[in-house]
Amino acid sequence: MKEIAGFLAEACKRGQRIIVLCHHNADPDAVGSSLALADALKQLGAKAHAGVSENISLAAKSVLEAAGRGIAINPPLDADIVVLVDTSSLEHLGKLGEKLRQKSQPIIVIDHHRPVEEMRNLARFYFVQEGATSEAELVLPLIRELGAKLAPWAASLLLAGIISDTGQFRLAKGETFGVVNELVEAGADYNRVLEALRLPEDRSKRVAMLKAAQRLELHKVDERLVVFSELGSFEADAAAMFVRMGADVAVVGSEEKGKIRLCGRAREGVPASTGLHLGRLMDELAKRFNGTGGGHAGAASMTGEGKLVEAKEQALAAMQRMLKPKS
Ligand SMILES: [Mn+2]
Repeated sequence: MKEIAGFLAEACKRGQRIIVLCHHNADPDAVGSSLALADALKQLGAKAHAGVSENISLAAKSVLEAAGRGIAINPPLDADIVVLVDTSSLEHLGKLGEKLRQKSQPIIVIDHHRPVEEMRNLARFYFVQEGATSEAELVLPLIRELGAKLAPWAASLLLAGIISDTGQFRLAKGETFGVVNELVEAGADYNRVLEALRLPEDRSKRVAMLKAAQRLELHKVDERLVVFSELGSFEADAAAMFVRMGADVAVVGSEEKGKIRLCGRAREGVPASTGLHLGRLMDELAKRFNGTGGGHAGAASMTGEGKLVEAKEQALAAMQRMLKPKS
C-alpha cells in the first residue's frame, strides 16, 4: 500500500491524469471508493476522475443523490494511470475492460475480492485483501497515506460502502468499526447514509422473490441445506433471501439464449467451518462453461454459456466436495 501511495503521490505532483474506475452495476462501496479516492488524488494535484462501467445500482444512485455527487458512466480512458477499485477482473468492466486490455497505461488494482490471475499479471501494482469486508476499508488507509483530506461527503460515501458491503454490519469485522469511527470523525453522516440506503421495495422485486420461492429446490449435501432456484433478475437478492430463510447455501440461476448466470450466497460461518468457497466454485464453473466468475467465500457469481441444469449439477457436485466439514 505504501508503494502505491508513493507512486500515486509522485504522479499527482506531476499533475498526471488519473482515472479511478469501478465495476458495472456499481454498488455504494464501488462508487464511494472511486469518488473518495479520485477526490484525494485531485487534492494532491492530479487531474483525477472517477467513473463506472455501464451503470450504477439503485442503492448507489440513492447514496450519491444524498451526498450531492455524480459519477461518470463509461468515461473516456485518456489517462496516464488507471486505478481499479472494487473490481477483480476486466470482465466486470464490460466494454471499458476490453478497451483497457488494449491500452498500455499502468493499471493499479486495489480490491477485496478473490484474486484473478490475469489482473495480477496486468497490473503494475496489485493490492488485494480478500479479508477486507469492503473496498472502503482499503481506500481509507490509502487516502490517509497520501496525506489528503477526507471531505464529509466522501466520508459519508465510504461509510455507505461499508454499511452496504457488510450487510448492515452483519459481516463486519472488529477492524471495520475502527474505520467507521474514523469516517464519522471526518464528518460522515450515519443517519443520512442509513436513510439513503433504505430503498422502497419495488413491486417487480417482490414478484421476483415470490417466484424464486415458488421454484425453490431443496437438496441436502453433507447435512447442509442447499437451495437452488431459477430467476431472470434479482438473483443475488433471492439467494440472500434463501439464506435468511434458513439455507446454508443458496444458488439462484438463469438461462437465456444459451447464456447462463449463477449467483450464490452462503450462511455466515459455513465457509469457515467447511471447505466451501463460492468464489472458487463459481470460478471453476465459469471455466467449464466458457465464462467468467468469482467473488468471495460466501458470496459469488458467474456467467457462461450452456445449460442451467448442467451448471446446477456441477455446482452440486462441487459442493459435495467443498461442504465436507473441516477436520
Ligand atoms: Mn465491495
